[in-house]
Amino acid sequence: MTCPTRTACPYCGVGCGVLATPDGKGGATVAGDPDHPANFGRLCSKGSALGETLALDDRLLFPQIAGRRASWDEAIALTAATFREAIDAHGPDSVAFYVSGQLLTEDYYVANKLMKGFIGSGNIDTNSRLCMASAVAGHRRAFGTDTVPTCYEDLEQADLVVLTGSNLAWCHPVLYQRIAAAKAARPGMKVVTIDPRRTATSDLADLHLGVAPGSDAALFNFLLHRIQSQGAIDAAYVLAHVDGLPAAMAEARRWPVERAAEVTGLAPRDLEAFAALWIRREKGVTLWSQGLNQSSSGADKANAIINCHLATGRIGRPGMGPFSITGQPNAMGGREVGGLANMLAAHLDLENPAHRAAVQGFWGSPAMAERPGLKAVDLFEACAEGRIKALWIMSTNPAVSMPEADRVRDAIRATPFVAVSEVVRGTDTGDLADVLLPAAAWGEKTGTVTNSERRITRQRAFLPAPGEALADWDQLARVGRAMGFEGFDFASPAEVFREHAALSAMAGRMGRDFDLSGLEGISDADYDALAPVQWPVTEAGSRARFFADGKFHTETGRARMLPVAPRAPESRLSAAFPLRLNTGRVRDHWHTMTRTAKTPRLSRHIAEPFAEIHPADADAAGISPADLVHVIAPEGRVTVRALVTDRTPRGAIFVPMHWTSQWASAGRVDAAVRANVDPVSGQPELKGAAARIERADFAWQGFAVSAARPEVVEADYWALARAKDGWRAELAGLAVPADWAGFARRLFGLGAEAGEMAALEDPARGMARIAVIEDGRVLGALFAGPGPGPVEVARAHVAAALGEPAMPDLLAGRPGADRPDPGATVCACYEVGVNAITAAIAAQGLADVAAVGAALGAGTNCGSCRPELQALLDKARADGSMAA
Ligand SMILES: Nc1nc2c(c(=O)[nH]1)N[C@H]1C(S)=C(S)[C@@H](COP(=O)(O)OP(=O)(O)OC[C@H]3O[C@@H](n4cnc5c(=O)[nH]c(N)nc54)[C@H](O)[C@@H]3O)O[C@H]1N2
Ligand SMILES: Nc1nc2c(c(=O)[nH]1)N[C@H]1C(S)=C(S)[C@@H](COP(=O)(O)OP(=O)(O)OC[C@H]3O[C@@H](n4cnc5c(=O)[nH]c(N)nc54)[C@H](O)[C@@H]3O)O[C@H]1N2
Ligand code: SF4
Ligand SMILES: [Mo]
Repeated sequence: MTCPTRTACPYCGVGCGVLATPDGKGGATVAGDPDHPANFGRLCSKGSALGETLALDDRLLFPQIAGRRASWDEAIALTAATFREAIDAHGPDSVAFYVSGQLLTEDYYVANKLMKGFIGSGNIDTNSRLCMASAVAGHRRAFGTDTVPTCYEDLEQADLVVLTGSNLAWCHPVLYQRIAAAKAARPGMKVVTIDPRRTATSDLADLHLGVAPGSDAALFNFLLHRIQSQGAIDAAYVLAHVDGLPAAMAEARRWPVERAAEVTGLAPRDLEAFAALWIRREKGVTLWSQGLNQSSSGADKANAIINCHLATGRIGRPGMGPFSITGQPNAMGGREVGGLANMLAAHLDLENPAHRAAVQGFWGSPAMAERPGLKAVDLFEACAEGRIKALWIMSTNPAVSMPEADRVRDAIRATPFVAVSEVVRGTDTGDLADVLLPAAAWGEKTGTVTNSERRITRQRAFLPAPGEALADWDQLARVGRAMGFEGFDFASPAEVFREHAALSAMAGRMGRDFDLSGLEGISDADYDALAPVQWPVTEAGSRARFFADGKFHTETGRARMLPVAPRAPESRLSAAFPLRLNTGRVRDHWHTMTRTAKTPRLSRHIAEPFAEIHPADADAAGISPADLVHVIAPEGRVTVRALVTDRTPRGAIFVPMHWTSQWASAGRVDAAVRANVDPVSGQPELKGAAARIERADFAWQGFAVSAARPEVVEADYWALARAKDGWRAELAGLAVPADWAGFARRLFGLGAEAGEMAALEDPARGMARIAVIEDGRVLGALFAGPGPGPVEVARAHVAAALGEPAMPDLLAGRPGADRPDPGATVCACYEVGVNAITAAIAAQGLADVAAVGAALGAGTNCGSCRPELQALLDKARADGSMAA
């Protein structure tokens, strides 16, 4: 039997340890690593399904130039020569890299070294600009460095955990479960959630504050005001270690409860309850994420939170501190190497000539960047304006994930030379590349990542790289050498890591916090065996927390409180665009879906892009539940399914960020998001665009399953998802097809001769039910009806029929009484559907999540669905449908 390889999950910033055991057939089984201090054996639904994402069918396997297969030598030579020519003709700032928090530290280090130290431009930015940049700016303003002072144990030891702008239950599920377990063990512990929506996370809260979108700074200014008026300032700590209290207080005092209530939309009673909880519990962690960072005043929001912790001295001690949680697996690593356009490397500052000189000396660089480069939004703007002649995009999909995504797509298309390093074929960005470079994926590559609590974990390969795929660091080093630069002859990631650690040791000697001097001389064998460790790693050992000693990295050595003047989102609402467009994530998909959409199990949780909308707003717009709707903004639009729910407040809608042109006809929500940036951090306001919503009227709507990828060209609306043994599709059209049978065959990719056809049609009412069966097995089935709502058919039941022996009642579209329809998947691990759970709750009188688990298995593996199980229990109780 093969021994499992210890590695780290490639998804979120929790950074769970994974044990992967190759199955000898190109796949692997995965389990949580019981010894990893982030997860102690747990994995969430995405982590548990990693083994299902390893298939090679959609992988990019060979370099391509202008769509034809090329050799690596050719692709590297062309990339290097094009960058060189652009630099010679137009200067170093005419080229750029756009990289990603999903690169390993070693990849990231080489990318930053090449651009900032050898090409001599600051034009390397990363998708972390869309993610962490506001938190980074907040840290640097307050602490002098980008230091996260807290660790995961603090969340368990705290008496109060405040989660703001974070849907932890879906986005950092294992950390959420650690908090939930701590709270269950110590019921005195309180949780407050702050989010305009009620989410799976807020179901854990003792107090949920449904703030008006964008108003968090007002809330934390009010809190600071109350901290002072209740005498909770830690005068000794502030006197010894903190500057700026008077100015910060002067602003905070302008936020009495009445004004805070007006701006946040919260009841004064709730504001006071929040302040009382916060002030009375010394051990408190305030955790924040994209609901605050992705704002045109995100850095100020970070400082508004940090102000409260500095004023009370509640920082760096067990169970307390401000905690900006990272999203991507190596967002933190990118910050360490200086992946952002305004950072240097090893937490040294690009603005500081002494720092620049030191790094130049260390690298032996011919040409150092002298000033910050273009930040993501400006970088693509420069592409649009023709100022960037050569661009290399690596491990990110900006044609989907950047605001004003249509404009960004056009800008990439207009750039004379674009190289894209990718693991999959067919992405919205890869489709625009002149040169496609196949990258080794998770499981094939090796290096390190750093999680939200500064813990470095090895990612280790357990599969060979397929085709000609090469690790990203290797691609970058080859281009560096081909451009004639010294200092890129790395033979392994271990070599890169040693150099990175040595540079950080130099930074440490210059008084910086990021210091891996203890790993500077690490041998290949020790690097291979490196156990998870939190930085800094020095002679003095490693550190879980910072700043209890009051030593900061500013010039004075003191922390800074900042006056924060709250600002509303930059896009003003108007009669034409009256709704706040909130965007974010769902539980079982990762970003632009290139990996999670490969697994039918993860696709069953939510199979179609949607807009959460409040019932009153839906009524006003004439929208019924499950209608198709257009979400329209001045910059662009999407067409998605209406999810009418009072979990989103009046006046705001929520659309997920995941759907791309590969998976839906018009699901890229960033097409409708205006690129307003925070002037301090450069982070765009991805949760605050102005939009309106309209019912989308189609002549027909349909649902199909097909063994082959459906050919959707004839539908005006479509959304695809993987199903067991094939695909499923939601469809709609403006005109009813004259020939449903021909339409269905073309949809299934089948010629007129293939298989046998079964059909039930009622052309007068626009209804059709058609199946094609070959050798007794279902190749495709289509159910269409007149709309305006979705066609009524038991989707999970029909999807399960694909590839199976055809049942006589297939075209009924719903199961017989003997085989109930499980409904949309709630528990991804055991594939338990919503109908099965609701039925069991009612029939067996199940009273809690544990009882549901005992009866159905649901929620007993990864636990990511426990908040949803609780919501179903609550609903049953409210409906009275639960047996007494
Ligand atoms: N399942 C899943 N998990 C992921 C990811 C994924 O793609 N899928 N991506 C990872 C990455 S890179 C990141 S950055 C993290 C993001 O993790 P989160 O930040 O938790 O995720 P989001 O859904 O983007 O946004 C969180 C919440 O902010 C709320 N919000 C919007 N506006 C405001 C506001 O004005 N104030 C407050 N207080 N809240 C507001 C939204 O309603 C939303 O519920 O998730 C990581 N984990
Ligand atoms: N409206 C809106 N927009 C958002 C957000 C939001 O909340 N709302 N969130 C923002 C945030 S926080 C983030 S982090 C971004 C994420 O957005 P992106 O970074 O654009 O999303 P991903 O799908 O993770 O893109 C990673 C790409 O790299 C490829 N890839 C995977 N592994 C490797 C590898 O090892 N090497 C290489 N070369 N390629 C690889 C994947 O196939 C995929 O195409 O989206 C941002 N955009
Ligand atoms: S919480 Fe889930 S997605 Fe995040 S690292 Fe752990 S297993 Fe991966
Ligand atoms: Mo992110």
